[in-house]
Amino acid sequence: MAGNPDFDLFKLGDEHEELRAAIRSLSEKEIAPHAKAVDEESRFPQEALDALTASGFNAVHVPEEYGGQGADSVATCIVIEEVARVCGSSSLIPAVNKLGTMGLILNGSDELKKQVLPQLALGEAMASYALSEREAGSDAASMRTRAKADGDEWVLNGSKCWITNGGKSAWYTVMAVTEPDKRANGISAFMVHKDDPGFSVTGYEHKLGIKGSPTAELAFEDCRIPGDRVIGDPGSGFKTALETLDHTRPTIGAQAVGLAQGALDAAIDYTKDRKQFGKSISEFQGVQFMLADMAMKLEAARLMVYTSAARAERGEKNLGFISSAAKCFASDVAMEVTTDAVQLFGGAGYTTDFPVERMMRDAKITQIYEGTNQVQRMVMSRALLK
Ligand code: COS
Repeated sequence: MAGNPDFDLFKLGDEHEELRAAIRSLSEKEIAPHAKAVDEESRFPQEALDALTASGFNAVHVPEEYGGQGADSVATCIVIEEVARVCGSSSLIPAVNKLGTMGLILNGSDELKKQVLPQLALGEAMASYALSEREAGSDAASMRTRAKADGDEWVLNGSKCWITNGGKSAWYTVMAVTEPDKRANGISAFMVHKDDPGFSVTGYEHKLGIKGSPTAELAFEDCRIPGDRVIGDPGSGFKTALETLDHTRPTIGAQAVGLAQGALDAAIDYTKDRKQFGKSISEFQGVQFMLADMAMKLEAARLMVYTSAARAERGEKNLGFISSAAKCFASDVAMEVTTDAVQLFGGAGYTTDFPVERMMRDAKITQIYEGTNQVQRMVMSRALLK
């Protein structure tokens, strides 16, 4: 029935569609032309950062009261998705800026937000999230990095690894143990700045994909930060870290959807052009069925990502199941769709002359970071069985 608002439930509003058109146009013009070189040279996509910042797309999630765009969670996913459609590495700029500040936004003091968030909104700084350690990956609560109160300050010692955009970010949300005997409830979250004494970047990973986004190891050697840089109450840091992931796993789903869409678009164009046995290969039913399956799975993944983002935006509780499900499903779909795209290109797909092999390599990390898809299944099943 026309005009019944219920029928708009599964439709994005005009504002979201306009946003998509704007970020798609920017991505195609300013980001796509550099994506191949960024990957081949394993260099940071500075052109993407400049273009995103000039248009206010670098950290769209920052609330208006801190000088940001105040984009809702679905809008933020659309921005990440559209950038990922042309360059996975560049999509980590808006994604990791959200990851690196979500704990602060959820549980930090107004004063601390005022110190950090306007810098992101203005494009003066980026932020990263530092939870993992060499020996504490999936079992994040077994971290060893320590923080001790010393007068009005906190002193951090230890190291963090797998830090996306590490070395490029000025701010880091760092989880550290403040009361070792309390395990998860003895962990606190802090905002650490790259210029804080005792902070350093000690190395970078050499990776299969997302080669334009540095993945760094960080060291804290008697790293001193002011007392007011703790996020929320001491001891609440692990909950802040997991709550953050409830809000950001949908953004990894969005990145996965974007990568899959980029690969599907490329595969459609290629299979229409490519001729074998005297006709376009898109006329073969075997190819048509592959394209149909790719698009069908992608459609389901996108809907799940937007649903999870919308539920986070509405402030619903118990987001664990849906945010893990969206991230897990979308990233598995992205791996399948990008691999099928390489297959549809045949030998050409295996070369760097076409973007699909890069998209396949970039898709792989979406099944691993922000929690492996095995951890997502743990989170989902715990929610079902509790
Ligand atoms: N939001 C807030 N609090 C949460 C929560 C959530 N989504 N999920 C769990 N908690 C709380 C629990 O209630 C518990 O608190 P209480 O002891 O007061 O009840 C505390 O946090 C610890 O939870 P739990 O016992 O479930 O922790 P585990 O050590 O079993 O770890 C997993 C849970 C495995 C889910 C967690 O370690 C995880 O997500 N690991 C993957 C980490 C990850 O994603 N790494 C990638 C980093 S970003 S690249």
